[in-house]
Amino acid sequence: MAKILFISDNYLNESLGIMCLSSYLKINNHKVDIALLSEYKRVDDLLKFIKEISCDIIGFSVMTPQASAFQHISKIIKERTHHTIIWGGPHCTLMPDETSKDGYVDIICVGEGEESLLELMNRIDARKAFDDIPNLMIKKKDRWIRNELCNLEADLDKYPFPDRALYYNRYPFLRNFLLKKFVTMRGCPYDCFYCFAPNLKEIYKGKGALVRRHSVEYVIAEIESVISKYPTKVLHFSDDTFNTNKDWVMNFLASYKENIALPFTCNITVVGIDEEMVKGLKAAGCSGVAFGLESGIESVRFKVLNKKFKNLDFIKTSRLLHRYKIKFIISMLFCLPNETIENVVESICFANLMKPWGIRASILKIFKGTKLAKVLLERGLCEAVGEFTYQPKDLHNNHSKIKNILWAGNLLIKFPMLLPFAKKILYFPAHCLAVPLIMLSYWTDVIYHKIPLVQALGYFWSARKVFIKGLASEQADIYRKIAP
Ligand code: B12
Ligand code: SF4
Repeated sequence: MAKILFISDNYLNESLGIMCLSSYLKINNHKVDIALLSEYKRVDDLLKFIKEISCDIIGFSVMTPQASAFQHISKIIKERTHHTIIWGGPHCTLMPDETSKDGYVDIICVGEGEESLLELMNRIDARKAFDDIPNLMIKKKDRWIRNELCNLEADLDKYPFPDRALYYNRYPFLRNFLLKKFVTMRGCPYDCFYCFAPNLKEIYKGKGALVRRHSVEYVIAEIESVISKYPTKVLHFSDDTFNTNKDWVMNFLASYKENIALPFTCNITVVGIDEEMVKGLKAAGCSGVAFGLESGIESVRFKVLNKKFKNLDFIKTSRLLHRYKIKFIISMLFCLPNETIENVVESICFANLMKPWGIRASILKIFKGTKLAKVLLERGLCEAVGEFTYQPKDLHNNHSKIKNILWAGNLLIKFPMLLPFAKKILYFPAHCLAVPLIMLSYWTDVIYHKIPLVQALGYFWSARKVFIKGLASEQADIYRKIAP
């Protein structure tokens, strides 16, 4: 039996990746523990905990915005404890070479991790060499050994339910939070250039079908098991495109209605959805859906972002959602290449035509390795910000104004009578209004997810700095505080 300690930091979001790995390791007789960095404001406390629980290996699940902070903490752990450190997750899959340049990571997992991490733990337990395990990159003195990727597991039901007890036994706030999240599928059939889904297709070419889903029975049994053990009033399906595969969705909705019947939200695409499905969603208890519009200008969506959904698809789907009284939230990206203030206003006006419940406005961050990064770099249209990210060049010198959309976006959507003044609003240096208006956006999300008021307030309070400064910057602050 070997033991791994995962160090994680998703605040109020338990990591499904870690929970999936944990349950698979546990049914194969290994031990797993977790430490949330937000709990350890002093580095000595974290190091003391690491010593106390005595593990064989320390694992991090990394998204790109977390990478620099995790480098910092990995360095401290490596220098002070000499533990073997393994990184996995989307960042490592997207940028294995960049990850390997970091001097404090010993093993990198590229792609899905269940089988390779299990094999690694078995070998550690048996004190055998582990240089040849598929999906793993292993650091040697002067080089990295890079092993082949193994085929994708076609039968996701082979894996046990994610190990929620890992988080919930230690963190009552997560256990008691009435919204619980589920993932029913892996992979996405689309190819948006700013996303890491197309990269997955490339690296897994010839290794089996990328888009896979659990059986309806598996998902229903998982939900039943969660709601029988933990307080749950609302569900969210974190799948990228919940409406993929109509037959599966219709069967699932029928079974969900019969066996679960709790309100839920999910992420959809505006194609592959029709009236029958929207009706089924409503009947099963779907209270809200979210989908990505990204840009309200069709040509930008098609040519720059490679998101090939027509304006008409958005209009048709939004009408259906209104007909069946399902709230919807639209994700939008701003500061796109060559974007002007006029483009932003046009984009928002198109979003407003759909009369959404709210929008989630983000500033485009282009991760290294994505197709968008490659295309824009070739055309000299983006520049590096930090080690892993690019941003489009500010050709019209207007990004500072466009960024005001972060607080103004929901104001314009909730009060469309302000749209004729949208440009003036974006020019307005209303920083004093920014915090309450960003709160309006979060509040829009709270109501969308049907989170009970008391918990929503508790959530706001415990993560107030995250809400105001953003998750990544709050994480960076915490790690700065735990500098050696
Ligand atoms: C749910 C979700 C979230 C949740 C929870 C995240 C979590 N870690 O669970 C929340 C809301 C917190 C979130 C936030 C963000 N997210 Co997010 N999120 C997702 C989503 C939709 C599903 C993740 C998931 O649960 N997958 C299912 C599990 C089973 O897969 P997995 O996590 O990849 O884990 C497997 C492998 O990666 C590997 N593995 C993972 N960790 C480890 C660790 C070790 C040691 C090993 C060996 C293996 C290993 O094994 C696992 C099992 O096979 C993905 C999209 C997707 N389809 O993956 C985006 C995604 C992960 N998010 C992404 C992004 C960009 C963000 C944000 C930056 C968005 C934003 N603008 O704020 C923030 C980052 C917040 C931060 N902490 O800084 C990107 C990451 C891209 C990148 N380059 O890193 C993704 C891939 C979306 C995309 N399509 O591009 N997100
Ligand atoms: S639909 Fe969503 S998950 Fe799929 S490629 Fe586009 S952005 Fe990525």
